[in-house]
Amino acid sequence: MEALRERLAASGQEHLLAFWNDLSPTDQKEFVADLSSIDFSEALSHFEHACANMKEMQTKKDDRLKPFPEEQIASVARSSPKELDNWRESGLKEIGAGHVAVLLLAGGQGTRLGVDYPKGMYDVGLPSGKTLYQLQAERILKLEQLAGNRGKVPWYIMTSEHTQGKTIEFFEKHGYFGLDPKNVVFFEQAMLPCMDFNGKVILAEKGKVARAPNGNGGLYKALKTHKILEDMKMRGVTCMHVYCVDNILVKMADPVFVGYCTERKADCGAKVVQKAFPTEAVGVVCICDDKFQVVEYSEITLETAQKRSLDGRLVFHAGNICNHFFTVDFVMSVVEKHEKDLQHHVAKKKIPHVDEKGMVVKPTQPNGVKIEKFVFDVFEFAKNFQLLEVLREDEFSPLKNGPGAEKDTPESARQSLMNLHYRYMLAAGGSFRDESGQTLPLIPLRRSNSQSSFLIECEISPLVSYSGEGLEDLVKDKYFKSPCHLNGSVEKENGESKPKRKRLSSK
Ligand code: UD2
Repeated sequence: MEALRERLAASGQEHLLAFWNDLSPTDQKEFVADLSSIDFSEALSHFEHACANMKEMQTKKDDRLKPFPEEQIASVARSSPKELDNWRESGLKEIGAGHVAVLLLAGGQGTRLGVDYPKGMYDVGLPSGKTLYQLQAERILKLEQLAGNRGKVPWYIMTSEHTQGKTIEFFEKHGYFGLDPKNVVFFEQAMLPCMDFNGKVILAEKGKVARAPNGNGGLYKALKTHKILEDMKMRGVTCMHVYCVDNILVKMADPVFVGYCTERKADCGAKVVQKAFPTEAVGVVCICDDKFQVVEYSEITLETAQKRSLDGRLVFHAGNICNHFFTVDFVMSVVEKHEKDLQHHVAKKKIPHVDEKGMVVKPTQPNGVKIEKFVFDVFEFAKNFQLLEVLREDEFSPLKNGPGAEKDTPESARQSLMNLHYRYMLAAGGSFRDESGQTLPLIPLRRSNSQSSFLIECEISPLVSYSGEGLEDLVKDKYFKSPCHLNGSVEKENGESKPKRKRLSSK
């Protein structure tokens, strides 16, 4: 106890023992274990780095920026069908050979969404009632089938103390959605103590330190701790698609992206979307101080954000959507050589804490900071970094906020998915008619009197189609009515799960 007290005093954290005498012997024992697991001098050094970084972020970076080199970007919209087919084919070959894994970042607390369970378990209200986790699992099953079922696509899921238990329980309850549990690997990221603005660690309870996950860049430390890269190598995996949980349109291990990155021999790649307008609050991938970086809108002046090239596009246009390609060797070098040097970012947060009387308080204003690393801060270490610009309406619609918020809500996520599926149906030669036999407009509309109902409701199970392929024989020259649901199921064949078309449910 004396040694602990001295250790706390040496780093200015003796306030943590303020309620020591109120704790039961068992709670005291647990608290000592909690405190002993924290390296306070490391935590303080993270705090100082993060504060220095925050100051730096407040100074505009305009003079230090260069746009991303055009020769290292390809665009899905500006590539020929032949080029896209080649990338798709070559991606499917890699997937079929078992070289590709998907890695989900699912350790975030999802506070903006306002639910007390992991975001992946959220049901945005699709006709099928599928959650984000289920959509993603089924996309993997379908992808394996498209790749000829020759190789499996292992799914690595990074969780945190907040999400691990509930996520695993959910997968078990749903029989892993048809996936083989041996190919779904959960691993937990580390947590860091939360501090007040003076670097004092916050007490969440009388005998418990407030902690938060160490950011999605905590991935690299967690990969090392849990020997995940070794597991990948053992399975023959050479590259991975890393993505965040909340994008309902995410294409798991998208063969076009995988093929593009492998054909260009990239060790690191990212999907981006065109920034919609100069003041859109997205980070852009560009060069800062001669290094690849994601620079936030707040770090540049309006004048720079508004700059356009001769073709009319924004100069800093490559909006990051948290969809990354990494080779296993690249990540191995990051983990071994650079993990410790990754930047610390600081976010001001409302952190529940105990007051001087020992009562738990939920603050209404930010009272402290969380320190985080970011997954994309490794871009600067890439030897061959390539971007693929994709279409926002096809690939990016994140669920960040609760129902009714201004953007990135369950309603917008649901609408994006159904609009995409409607376009798939039209592209495959189907069409929609209303009750009176009138053909419905090609551009789906919201009903003006309701935020939550859409003129056209159309959902295609990922078990039927991964990205619009294989629909012609089901829908060509046929008419449908909304709501329309192309359903699928997972069936066992020789002990293997196979996605199957089920039935067409359209009135
Ligand atoms: C992320 C990207 C941002 C943009 C945006 C698009 C980062 C740091 N920022 O911003 O550039 O692409 O997404 O939607 O990537 N997570 C963890 N552990 C943590 C914290 C987060 O696994 O400690 C996961 C989280 O579960 C989610 C993903 O990382 O899947 C993104 O986290 P976020 O929602 O906090 O990131 P956001 O929206 O600020």
